[in-house]
Amino acid sequence: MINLDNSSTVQSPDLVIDPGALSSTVARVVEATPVIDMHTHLFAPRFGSLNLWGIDELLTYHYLIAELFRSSDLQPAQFWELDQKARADLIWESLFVLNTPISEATRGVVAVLAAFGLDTNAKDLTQAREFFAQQRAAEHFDVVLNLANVSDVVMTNDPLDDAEMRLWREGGGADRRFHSALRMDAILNEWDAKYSLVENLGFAVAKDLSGRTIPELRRFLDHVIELLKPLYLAVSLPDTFRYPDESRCSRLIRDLVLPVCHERQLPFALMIGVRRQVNPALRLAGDGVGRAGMESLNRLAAENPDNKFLVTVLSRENQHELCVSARKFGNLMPFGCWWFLNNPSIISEITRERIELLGASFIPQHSDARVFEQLIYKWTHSRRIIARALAEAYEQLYADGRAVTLAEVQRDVRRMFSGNFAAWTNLQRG
Ligand code: RAT
Ligand code: ZN
Repeated sequence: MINLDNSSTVQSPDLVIDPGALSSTVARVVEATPVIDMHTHLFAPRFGSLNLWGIDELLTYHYLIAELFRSSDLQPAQFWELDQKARADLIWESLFVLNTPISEATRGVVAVLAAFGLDTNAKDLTQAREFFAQQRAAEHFDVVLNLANVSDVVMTNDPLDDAEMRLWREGGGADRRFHSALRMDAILNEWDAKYSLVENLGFAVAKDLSGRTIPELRRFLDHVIELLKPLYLAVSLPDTFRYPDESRCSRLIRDLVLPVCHERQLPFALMIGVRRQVNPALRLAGDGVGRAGMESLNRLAAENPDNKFLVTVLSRENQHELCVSARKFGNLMPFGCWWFLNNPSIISEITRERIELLGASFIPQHSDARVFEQLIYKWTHSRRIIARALAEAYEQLYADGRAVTLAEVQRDVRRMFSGNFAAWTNLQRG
């Protein structure tokens, strides 16, 4: 038996780990293992102004905007009249100076400032602004990826976003660390409002999906997939999502998305449970959550055994059902603790539940980062909790009569941090 805790010598991966050293050893392995961040809203450096980074972006993250109105008398309409610097100043003053930043999203900003050696107690943003103004984007992004130990970033790419698509067409200087995910929300959820954008691009589509709409949309998707080479197609869905039903969304999933995914061997990512715009005054910060019916997911998995589904659900109440569905259907891969679930207590609960029901056959987390430096805190926080959950599982295994080796721990963490996703998406590494 080996105690890895206090030893500085090179360890043999095949020796079993002393139970007293499990938690520190697992923590070290989890820290040292690079992760594929399989869902973000970040862009590769070459996307220029689409990239969000720096203190003003960090502070005006929509998670923090929602929190501002709990600690300030300001009304949303007044907030939106301010320019970005004034919004950031106000959020700093309200949530970090007049109040203690103990929520997850506020602690995240503190962790980022600390990572760069900046004053986390500052009364204003002068020092932080000076620091970020001195950074050059490309080098700064390298530093951030390094600090977060993120090997690959998966973007969220909207095929009907003009600015983005122009950059894709210009191509050039592709960055092997950044990958595309094709976001289908505009087509599946907003078809009535957006179909004319597809039409304007030269595809003969109709609002009511009549005529040649489906084959034309297929031609459109084929074209976009050739250009972006996405690792998967994705959609966010409301808690009221039902499949199949009479909706256009259902029909488009059945006749368009599933056949394309099947033919090209691309997974379809379903993000279920968002209740959009429960408070529109908050804009992007105004979405909520609802408990979804999981029968539709079971139906999709059962009827399409040759399609693969990456699945995350937003409601805490749906987590157990998702694990049970994944036990029934090998073509479902649960991923991440999404959005309102991305909090230590809930990540801990969900990760432990998933380990107990699924072993290492799931993807524990994605960052959902919108601002580059968020990768630092989101991954530091998640790693801490995932390591604890995993160490606890090995401790229980030990109590039942089996010790694990360092090689086994490394294998499990690699599988959860990159292997499951890479295998699911045929991602070529290195
Ligand atoms: O987590 C978020 O930032 C949300 O606003 C959403 O973007 C969500 O993650 C999504 O992808 O729909
Ligand atoms: Zn997202």
